[in-house]
Amino acid sequence: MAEKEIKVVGMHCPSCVNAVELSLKDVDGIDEAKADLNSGITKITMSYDVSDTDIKDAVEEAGFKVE
Ligand SMILES: [Cu+2]
Repeated sequence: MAEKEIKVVGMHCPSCVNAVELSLKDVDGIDEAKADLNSGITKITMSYDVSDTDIKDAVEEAGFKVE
């Protein structure tokens, strides 16, 4: 079990938060993702260490960026 914290930029409303969380949870190895709308801080819980590239790709796929 591993945890990672990233900062997502570009979220404006709860559905943005939802899109980021769903896209992250879709990645193999990611069990849980919790994004904070105001700070952009997103906590990711993984069953194994997922690469930063895979995490970044998932966030970008949802239409946002990792700072
Ligand atoms: Cu939104």
